[in-house]
Order: sequence, then C-alpha cells, then structure tokens
Amino acid sequence: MAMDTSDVILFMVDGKEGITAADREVASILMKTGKKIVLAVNKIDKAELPDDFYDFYELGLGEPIPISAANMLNLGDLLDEIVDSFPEGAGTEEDDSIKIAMIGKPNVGKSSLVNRLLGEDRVIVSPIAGTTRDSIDTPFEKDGEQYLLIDTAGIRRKSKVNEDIEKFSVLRAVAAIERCDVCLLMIDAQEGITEQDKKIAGIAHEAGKGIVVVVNKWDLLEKDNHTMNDFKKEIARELTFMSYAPSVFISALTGQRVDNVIAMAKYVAENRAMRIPTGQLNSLITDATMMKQPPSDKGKRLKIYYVTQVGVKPPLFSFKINSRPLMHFSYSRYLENKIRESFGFEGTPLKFVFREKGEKEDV
Ligand SMILES: Nc1nc2c(ncn2[C@@H]2O[C@H](COP(=O)(O)OP(=O)(O)OP(=O)(O)O)[C@@H](O)[C@H]2O)c(=O)[nH]1
Ligand SMILES: [Mg+2]
Repeated sequence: MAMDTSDVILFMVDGKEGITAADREVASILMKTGKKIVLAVNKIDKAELPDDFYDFYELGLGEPIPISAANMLNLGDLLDEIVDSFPEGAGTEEDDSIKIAMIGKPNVGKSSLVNRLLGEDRVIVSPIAGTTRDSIDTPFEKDGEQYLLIDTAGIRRKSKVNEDIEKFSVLRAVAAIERCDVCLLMIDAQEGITEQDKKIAGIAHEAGKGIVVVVNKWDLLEKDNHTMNDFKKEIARELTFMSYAPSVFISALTGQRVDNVIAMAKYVAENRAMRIPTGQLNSLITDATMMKQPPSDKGKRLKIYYVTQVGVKPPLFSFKINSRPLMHFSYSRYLENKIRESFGFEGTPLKFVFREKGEKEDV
C-alpha cells in the first residue's frame, strides 16, 4: 500500500490555556480522518506537569505529550511518539495479503495441509520426517482475499543425526514465523501436545504472531463424544500461555474441516490488526480497577492514569502508571483478561508496556 505524506498529524494545543472550544472542534474533525494523531501540549516549561495536564486526555486523541517549543523541552519524546505512530510497513511497498505459516514438528502434515488448501499437489508430501527443507511460498486466493501460504520445515528436536540440516530447518522455520501474520500451529492428534510443540508455540507467541491451533490427523483417532473436548482441555492445560488461540480439528488427508482453517486464520489476522478507541479502552480499565483494586505496597497503591493502544500486529497497549513495581503480573493478566472479555482479540497475543510518570503526580 502506498503511503501518502500525511499519515500522522501533529496537533498542538496551548498548555497554558487549557482545552478551548476550538481545540475540541479540531479534535473531533481530526478523529474522523482516521489518521494517527499525535497530541502535543505546548508551553509546559517545567519538569513537573500542571495538575490539569491530564485534562487534555479528554480530547480523545490519546496520550498528550508535554513539550516546550520555546525551551526545547521534551522534543525527543515527541519525535519518538511520531516515529512510533508510523503505520507498519510505511515507506515499503508491501503487499497486503495475509501471510499464513504452517509450523509444527516434522511429519505433522504441514505440506499435506498446503496441498489440500490449494486443491493440488504443490509441495512434496512424504512419510519421511524432514521432507520439507526450504520454505515454500504459494499465493492463494479465497473469497476475494489474497493469502500467502508458507510451508515450512518442521522444527526438530536438538541432537539429531544431521546437525546442519537441523540447524537450517530451525532457522528457516523461525524466519517463516517472523514474516507471517498468522501461524497455523500443527499438532499431531495421535501424539497429543509434546514438549517440542510447546517450544514451537512459544516462538510464535513471543514473536507476537496470530495463532490457530490445528490438530491434524483427526481421522486416525478412535473418537467418542468426549474426544474433542478432552483434546481441547489438553491444549488449555499444555499451552496455558496461549489460551487466546482458537483450535480446529482436521484431517489434511480426508479434507475434514480443512475449509474452516482459512476462515479462522483470516479472523485471527483481523483481530491482530484491530484498534480500540482510547475512550472505550479507558472506560473499560476504569471499571476494571473499580471491580478489583490495584495492588499496593507499603501504603502506596498502583494507579493507572490512562491507557492507549499505540500499535497493532500485535496490539500494543501503553499504560501510564505511577509505579512499575506495583504492576504485578497477576494484575496485568487481570487487565488483559478484561480487555479480551470486552473486545475479543481471539487468536492474537497482546503486548503491554508500562510507563511511569514522575513522582510529583503521585498524589
Ligand atoms: N492419516 C493421516 N495422515 C496424514 C494427514 N496429514 C498428513 N498425513 C501423512 O503424514 C505424512 C507427513 O505429511 P507431510 O505433509 O509431508 O508432513 P510435513 O509436516 O510437511 O513434514 P516435514 O516436511 O517433513 O516437516 C505423510 O505420509 C502424509 O500423508 C492426516 O490428516 N491424516
Ligand atoms: Mg513438509
């Protein structure tokens, strides 16, 4: 997608005057442009912020950045914010197809799934583990949407016979994960979730990629009414860190439910690109902190001033708080759950950054 020069708008208001009617009017016009807006509050000459500084947040344009143009204060932060807000891929001619990587251990059926989706034998399938050594990209169109299917080498356990092949397949698989939007994490239904599957899942999760857990070779299982549910429980138990990922039970051999796979990948890719308006986000967090008090230590309680979603793919949330050590993992997990309850984000990891404000504001 070609980017024009005004993807980011810098809106400057007068910090001495406070919010004027004109500011509000301009803000509401800017919001409708759908462009990324950076709000700079000028004439903040001292290091400590005035009490009413956060009122600027009411403009609904996200985090206000205090600057002093005359005294050259904080201009670095402003620049950072502007650079951060450049859309992903700006300046490069990237295609906008959804990139889907098949990942999983050798022999799980990655190449078979690619062939099934394409309806032709495009890539080599064989019962010999490690057949696919180079990643193979195949463009694919479905219901007017463009996809790129990336067939990767299976990631192997260490200490295999041929260490070089081993090393390169791992590197290729990791590279494929890096450049995809969504990973289809393929699990062998007969083997269940292994240590190696967890390792592969961890790589995709850390890389911030969308995930669909694809349990393959479903045809080989003797099934009763509980089989699928039991397997879902196993996934939840073994892949606790990606409870956000949907799962699908397929047979690349018979084609069972293979049609669902692309629809799920598309859904996950959309969730990964979703942006929540700052107003909605903050009312949610305000409610959440009222329902469950933030942690405190030695009489000091965690305070969340506001939250903005500063990025997508994966969704990145910036929390401005009074003290980072007070933000316990369990509380950030609680907030993440609340965000997911309201907005979904199924299939995508969420990233949080916590930024402190000066002690002065901690009243
Ligand atoms: N019964 C059954 N066999 C399958 C299924 N999917 C794949 N296979 C078989 O499993 C073997 C391995 O399939 P591949 O598609 O080559 O597996 P891969 O993950 O690409 O393997 P590598 O490229 O070696 O990492 C082949 O013999 C396939 O026919 C399935 O759903 N059911
Ligand atoms: Mg293969």
